[in-house]
Amino acid sequence: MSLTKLFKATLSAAAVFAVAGTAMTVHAEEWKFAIEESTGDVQDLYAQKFKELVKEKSGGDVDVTIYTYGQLGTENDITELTASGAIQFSNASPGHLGTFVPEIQVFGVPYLLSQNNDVNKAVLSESPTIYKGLSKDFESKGLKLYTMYPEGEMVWTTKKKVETPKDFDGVKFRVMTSPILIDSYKSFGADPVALPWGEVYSGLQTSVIDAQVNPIFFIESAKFYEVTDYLIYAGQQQYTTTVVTNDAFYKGLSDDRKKLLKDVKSELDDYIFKAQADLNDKALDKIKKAKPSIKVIKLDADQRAKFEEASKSVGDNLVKEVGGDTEQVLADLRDEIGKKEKELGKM
Ligand code: 6CS
Repeated sequence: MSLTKLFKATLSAAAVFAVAGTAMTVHAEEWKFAIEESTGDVQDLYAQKFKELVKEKSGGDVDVTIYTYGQLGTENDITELTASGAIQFSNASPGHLGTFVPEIQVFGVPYLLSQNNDVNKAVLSESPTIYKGLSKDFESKGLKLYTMYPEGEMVWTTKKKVETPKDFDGVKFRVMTSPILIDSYKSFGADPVALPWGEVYSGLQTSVIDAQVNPIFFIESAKFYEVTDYLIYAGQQQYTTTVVTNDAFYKGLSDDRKKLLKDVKSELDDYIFKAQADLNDKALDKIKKAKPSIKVIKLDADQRAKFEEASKSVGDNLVKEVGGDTEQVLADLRDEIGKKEKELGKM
């Protein structure tokens, strides 16, 4: 039995008990929300605050149940459960969503997003390219794109020093499961291997892989630094995530509930941006304290330029491969980011 079918069968059995119980108790409406991370991580902070605000704004009528990573399967499983309507909300990060909504891989194009995270925040929370253009690609897959937010700069953790694309020769580099990441890390000179994150720690420990990339808060919480020796900042990527809901579920909501969700999103845009920045700020010190031998390298502008140059065809390859509105989406995003950088600065 597939995971979706098994989960739906379990939910149906629960519904029978719930109906049998309604004669005695009035149950709050339940929304199920699965995240790709663990308790205390950025996505958990978002989901916890979402739960609190939804309860408050619905006068206690809606209760959100949160499932952390692994409880309902891996990143790709929870997307499937949301699209099928077995659960109502989940995080679906572009790094893993590429085979389901291929257009979202534009966020995997190296050096696309700004080095100024205020620019990224502004674009991710209100961009017409995302909420009008890309959202249609989600709807065609049974998903409604609810929100998008950044989780921090993605840092390489490696067992050897990497300062040029040549240094990546022979390095088995774990990436998330979206195809563009394979293309990107090949262009950087590494041998990419796509895996769910639950397999990364043991993969590094047993040398099935030699390196991986993630925001610093996640490197700390998943303890990837314990099984690598270098933290390398190359400026190639900001981790982004989307929160999606089942499209039919969303369309069936009353206007009041839709307004509630809109209000909650607006409050959470600021909340989560600050929360992820705090978590990321503290993580590097925690790592240094736990492992004083860790070596931290920040590539300078010339070194970064070599990786940017090596990967400059990745965006064009994606456009060719995915087709549809990808070319337009990528051009519009570049335009929006450029305009915001003029307003808010590049760094
Ligand atoms: O590396 C990954 O796959 C995971 N990284 C983060 C920051 N969140 C969830 C994602 O699946």
